[in-house]
Amino acid sequence: MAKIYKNYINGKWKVSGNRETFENINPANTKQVLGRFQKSSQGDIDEAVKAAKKAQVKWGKIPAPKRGEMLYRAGELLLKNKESLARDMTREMGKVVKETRGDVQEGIDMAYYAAGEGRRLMGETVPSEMPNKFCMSVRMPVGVVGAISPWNFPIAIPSWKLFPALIAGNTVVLKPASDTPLSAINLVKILEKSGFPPGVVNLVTGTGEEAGLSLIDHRDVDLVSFTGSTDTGSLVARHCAKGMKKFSLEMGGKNAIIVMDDADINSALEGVLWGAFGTTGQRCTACSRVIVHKKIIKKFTSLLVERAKKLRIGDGLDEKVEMGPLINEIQRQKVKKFVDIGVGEGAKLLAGGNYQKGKKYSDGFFFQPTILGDVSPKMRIAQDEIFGPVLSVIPCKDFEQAIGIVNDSKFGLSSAIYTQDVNRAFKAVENLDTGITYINSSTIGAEIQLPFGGTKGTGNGHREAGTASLEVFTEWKSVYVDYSGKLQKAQID
Ligand code: UN1
Repeated sequence: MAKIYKNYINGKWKVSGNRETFENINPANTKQVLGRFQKSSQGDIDEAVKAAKKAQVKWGKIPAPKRGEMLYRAGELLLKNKESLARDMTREMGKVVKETRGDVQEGIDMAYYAAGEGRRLMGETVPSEMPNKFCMSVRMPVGVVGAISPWNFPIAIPSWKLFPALIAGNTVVLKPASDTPLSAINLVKILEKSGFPPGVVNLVTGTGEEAGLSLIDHRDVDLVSFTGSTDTGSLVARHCAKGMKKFSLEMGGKNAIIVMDDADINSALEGVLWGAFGTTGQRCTACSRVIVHKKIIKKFTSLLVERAKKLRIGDGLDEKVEMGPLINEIQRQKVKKFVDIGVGEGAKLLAGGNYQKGKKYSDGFFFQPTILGDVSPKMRIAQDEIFGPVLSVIPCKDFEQAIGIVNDSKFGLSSAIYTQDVNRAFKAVENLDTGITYINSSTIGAEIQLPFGGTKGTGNGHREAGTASLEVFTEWKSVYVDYSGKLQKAQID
């Protein structure tokens, strides 16, 4: 019998009101069931939000450095349990164990960072127009945060949402993706041990349609922080707008690497392979377009294809494996469909293009590392987010054209350029319309002390991580202290 996991509400582990559960399987071996999880509905959400609302009153009054101490403990416990957390994560979402260790590390980094923020949470002091008057702005909590997290970074992304929210004095209800509830439970167990009072952190598992929407629509949720697909994000936006809630969205990408003719080819090759096939291409920062200068495109593409074909595919728990499976069958069919669309549009299939064959792979959602050549910038495969190991190779004649191709996208998350020319590198920084730009590195691998997010259709103007995250999780309060002993009228006296 599969183990049954519960929701965490008001400091207690509880089954859902309707007693329904759903199964969580290993995408590398679908015969392996990791457990059954609560299929929560409105009643469970109501209970969790009620607990969060009640707890927020006291939590918001605890000095931020004290809140930080709890987050610091969470960081210590994440570090202590890093290996088992990583292995559970590989089992439930498939990415290789080196990467799941990195995912947990990102949570650790965020815990320490947010803990330190407890002693800053900087506001401003500015001069007043008048004598004997003091002006400052301070950060206040928003209230109850509904956090909806995706399956591709099952600990890192909940950490990006929860830790800044908590340090700022908010309480949280987390609804993790239904493909990765175990990692979210593992994280919340650590928060429970770190000393957060009941109601400060709550977790409800279930589907997006039921648990997710109930959370978004709940009257007492003040802010929704969402990471996921563009379609779902737009639904979240519409629901939040109806309820006049604050919301922050982190959505798709169609990230590109430019390889100029003066690039260090080996380094560019490593960067493109890592960006395109790391996490089986399932990162919102994944490199899905490589724009290569025509002078080197032939050589570069042939090296790329040779290397992609050699990538070791399999169960991510095997340390030698370089690429795990896709998350589920729906995703695998979607990826296959995109490859077919690309070929139909006239792209040339240079590597992969199909489900990974062989008995060893028959119980998992494996897909071959895929490279499409002769791709033109307007093709759907060059425009739509695929979220799989599919790379489009696009030729360019010069730097200006390359920049134009990168920017010809409805998304604007991450971009990169390989060049040895410092002038070109800085021009790229200035002209690439993305929230993140890398020089001589891949499109993936953002560090948590910098803002994370993108322009255009990637988000709604907010950023996660870094101090920028505080703009989402706090409300500004401007404070005027008049010590003149009389009424002073601004703009008039
Ligand atoms: C995501 O793909 O949703 O920069 C997040 C990176 C990681 C985070 C990716 N640190 O690739």
